[in-house]
Amino acid sequence: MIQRYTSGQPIATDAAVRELPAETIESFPFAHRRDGGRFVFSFPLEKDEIVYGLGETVRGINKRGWLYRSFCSDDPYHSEEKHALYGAHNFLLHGGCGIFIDFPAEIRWDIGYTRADEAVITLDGEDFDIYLISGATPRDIVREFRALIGPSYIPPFWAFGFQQSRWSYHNAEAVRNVIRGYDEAGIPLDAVYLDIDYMDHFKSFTVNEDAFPDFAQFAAGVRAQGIHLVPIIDAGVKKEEGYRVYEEGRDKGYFCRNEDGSDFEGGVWPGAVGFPDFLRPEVREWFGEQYRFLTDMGIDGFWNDMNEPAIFYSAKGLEKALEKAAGLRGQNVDLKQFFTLKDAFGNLSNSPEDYASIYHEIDGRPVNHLRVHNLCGASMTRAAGEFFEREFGKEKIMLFSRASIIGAHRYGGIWFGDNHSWWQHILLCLKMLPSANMCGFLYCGADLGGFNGDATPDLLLRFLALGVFTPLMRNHSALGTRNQECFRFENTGDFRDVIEVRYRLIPWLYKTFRRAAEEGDMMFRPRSFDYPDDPVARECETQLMLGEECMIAPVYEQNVSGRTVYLPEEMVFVKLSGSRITAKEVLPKGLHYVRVALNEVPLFIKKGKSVPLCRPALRTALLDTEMTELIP
Ligand code: MIG
Repeated sequence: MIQRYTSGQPIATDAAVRELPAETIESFPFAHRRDGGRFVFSFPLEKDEIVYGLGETVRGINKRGWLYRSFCSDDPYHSEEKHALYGAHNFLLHGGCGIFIDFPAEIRWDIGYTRADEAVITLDGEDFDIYLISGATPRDIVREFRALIGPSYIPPFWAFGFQQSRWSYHNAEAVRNVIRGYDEAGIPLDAVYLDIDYMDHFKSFTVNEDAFPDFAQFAAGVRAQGIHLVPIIDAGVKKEEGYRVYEEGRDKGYFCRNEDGSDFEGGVWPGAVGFPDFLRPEVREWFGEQYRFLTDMGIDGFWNDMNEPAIFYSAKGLEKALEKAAGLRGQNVDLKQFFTLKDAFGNLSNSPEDYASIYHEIDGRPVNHLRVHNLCGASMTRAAGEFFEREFGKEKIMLFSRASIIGAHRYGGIWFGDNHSWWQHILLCLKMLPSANMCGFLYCGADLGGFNGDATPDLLLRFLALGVFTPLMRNHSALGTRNQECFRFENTGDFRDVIEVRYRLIPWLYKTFRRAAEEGDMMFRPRSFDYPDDPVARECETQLMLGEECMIAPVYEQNVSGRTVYLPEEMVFVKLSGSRITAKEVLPKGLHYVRVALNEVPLFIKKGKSVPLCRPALRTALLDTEMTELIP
């Protein structure tokens, strides 16, 4: 059962695909009040109740005891004290009730942070829809909610293969070396990424001809090797005379504006940029068409970046800071002045002041950015997704985005952004999976091995052993960090063993994924969904249920040869390594310490269930998906 409550005149987000009759907000059953243009509501939290939801964000599967913020943010430090990441996934589930807030501005979620027994939710505005969803079980509530928001994006089959990325493979030779490195090590691979340096001066929909001479032929050659090239697309369009995309955008008036109607000028990788106003259907159509430049050359995978939007500086902000600096020239700069100057530059990026100064256009009228912030990246992805579907049909192009809001799950997947090569980020990825799934985001995954910082081979192997199960299985790392392609390390055989397991599981993973997409279900579930009455199984932040058959429990610490798991019932503990099954053991309900070598992938199969395996292959296209063996 779903009940919708409407307040004011909500801005259309297109998150819901069904139009439900609405009650007025006065009859909203939770305690609520208006507070200076904001709407605040609260509800009590029972002592042992678990609160799920909020999709891609920091902290645990159980969201209790922290303050979260729905405000799509480019934040490359995913540490515990943060409140927001790139997504705004406004769905919460607790005590038999799902709450979906359809609202594109900022929301603060105090989930037992100020008072342990209370959740207080503050919407930065008074025009919104709230849906309350009831059902017999949490899983039923999720399914009901997902029917409301429509079907999840399904990528092409090859997108389930292993993918290698780095910021950046600077030229054609670097890409060829990656493919050669994998092939020579006999490690399966389906895709190689092009980060911002493939572009001509970071101009979206251009190619640097010096680094990639005859790009079309190069792309065709890579495809002939069975590898998909996946270029990045940035949201900001470089301000440059003679650059067609910029000139068209400017002449048609498609960029976001300042209050006075002139184009807002931000600074990102290419320097000064215009931000296409993706909220306008005609701008989406125009921007979507730009991808044709690359699809015409056979490109069939994309990742959309910097679309929160990330703003390093604005022309206005930079000007002010430069003035401040100029004013201090030749003076004896005291401590206070020095730090004010430092902050003037340090606070330029993603500044609230800049966001507040941007205007979009909805139905011909200017709308302040803060009212629609969380729709921006999602609308960029929608632009691309709608173009791909129009042009090629469903399931033909791989697409995922950094920023997102519920609704964007119909157009593409997401990746979890700039994590670190930290052991704790294996678990952060694990915790985000069921939360993202609830909100409709099924095609997702983290930068395996970690983006920022230097990865060690053991970290990467343990990360990959979780990534074996995530629909997006991509190794990615930042500029200036240690090379972390699997073939770079001395123990390439270990990497082959782990990634081959992925390929053996792909037919089953794909089926599990499809079923979740088609039935509005989750692929990964918190363990409490399956064992609500087992007090130990209920609270768990390190193991997940996967499909109908399994439980997964990756090793997530350095220099340990295994981990403790709790089995809520008898299960078969299986270890997979390359084409081998290195262990198969029935374990009774209870606590166990299981040993897992670096080249093994642990899996726990429920009693009476089995998981099919095929033979590994170097590419998904070479998989004999019929050739199956059943485990246990
Ligand atoms: O400011 O394109 O999250 O995956 O490698 C950084 C460079 C911009 C952020 C993305 C990351 C990508 C990087 N980008």
